[in-house]
Amino acid sequence: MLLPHPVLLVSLLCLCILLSAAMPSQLERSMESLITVFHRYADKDGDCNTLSKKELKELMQTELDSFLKSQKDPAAIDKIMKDLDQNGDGKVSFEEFVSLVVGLSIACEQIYQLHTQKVAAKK
Ligand SMILES: [Ca+2]
Ligand SMILES: [Ca+2]
Repeated sequence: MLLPHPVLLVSLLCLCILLSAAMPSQLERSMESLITVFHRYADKDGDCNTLSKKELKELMQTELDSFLKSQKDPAAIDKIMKDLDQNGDGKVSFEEFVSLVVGLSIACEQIYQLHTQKVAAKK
């Protein structure tokens, strides 16, 4: 059996999600939101596939404001940019951007776990 190329498979999956029935699941909607938010900022300059530092800054200030404010360091954006830019091209691709979201989600989930453990201990 001939299997489609993995990249094609992913694109097909994305297309299915974007075009899927009127009731996408919660997770599908979250995936779609990630793509939409990324492109809302990445499309501002000529290169719509990556976030420049300016675009990343705008995204963080608008979409992750409380996280950014919790970073007391004024150079936080530069550090985040450096951390995210795995291939060192000075821009943040969607893949690199997702690692930020995943990292923050894991951190939030750990806080959530600690919180539920505390609530459970009080009972
Ligand atoms: Ca861009
Ligand atoms: Ca990069």
